[in-house]
Amino acid sequence: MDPLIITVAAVGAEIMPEQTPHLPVTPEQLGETAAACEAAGAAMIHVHCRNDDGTNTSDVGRFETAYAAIRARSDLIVQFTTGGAIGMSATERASPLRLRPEMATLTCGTVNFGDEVFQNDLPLMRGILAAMHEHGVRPELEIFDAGHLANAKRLAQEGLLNFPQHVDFVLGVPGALEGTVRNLAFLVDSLPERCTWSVAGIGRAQLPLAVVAIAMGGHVRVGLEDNLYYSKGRLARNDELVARVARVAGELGRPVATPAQARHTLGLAPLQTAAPASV
Ligand code: KMH
Ligand code: ZN
Repeated sequence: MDPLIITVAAVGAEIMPEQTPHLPVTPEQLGETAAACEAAGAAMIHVHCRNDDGTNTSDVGRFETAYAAIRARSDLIVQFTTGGAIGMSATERASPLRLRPEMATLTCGTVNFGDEVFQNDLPLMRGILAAMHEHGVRPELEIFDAGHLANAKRLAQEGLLNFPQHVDFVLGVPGALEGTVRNLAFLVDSLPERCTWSVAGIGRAQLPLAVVAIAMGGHVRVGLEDNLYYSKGRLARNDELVARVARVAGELGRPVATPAQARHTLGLAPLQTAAPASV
């Protein structure tokens, strides 16, 4: 098995600062979170940006500052959201791609999202993929429901995607596929050959699905975007959610990937380090 890639989805779009003192809202806080999560075993960070008051933003300048703050404090693979927040336009969602993050998410279908609808029709997906191609950004395919894999395969038939890809199963969103081991096994079984995959269990599904993914040879996403609690009634910090998965992996004999190892597994270019000063 490849070393375990732990992604931290540290912010998301739904949790508000009033709900937890541990949500990284500012670029500076994102940088601190990245450093703490890398030390705890993370290899990648999934990034949403907020204004100082906690509201969501797709502002390119804010993403640029956040990217710089993360890079200044860590070597984590930086993966931007293109899902954004419910209600953002496709243009808003795609605009930070011009900063050329190493990766970005591509949600592969429309889905109920609690009382709301997370809109991802095929024209929207094609538009976001086109922006990814334009800026050289690697997608991570977000699969919230079984039909989403069929959409991804259709985009491949249209020549817009090449498999194998890296896929993230987001399981347990109210209105989408539930976070069960059976659903995860079914989805993994439906993947095109040689795809890599991770699972992001929502809420209480986060830890059990992470444990199963470690054993199956998949990868794991944790973080406050998906789960506010460490245990019943006890609010979590991002780095301690990462550390718990790394500990479980150690118990199961699965090495945890450094960011460099994760780039290798995912076929990403090595991180460019600053050129030495000329003499
Ligand atoms: N905030 C959700 C509506 C992604 O980042 O790609 C969408 C989301 C998915 O978080
Ligand atoms: Zn997200």
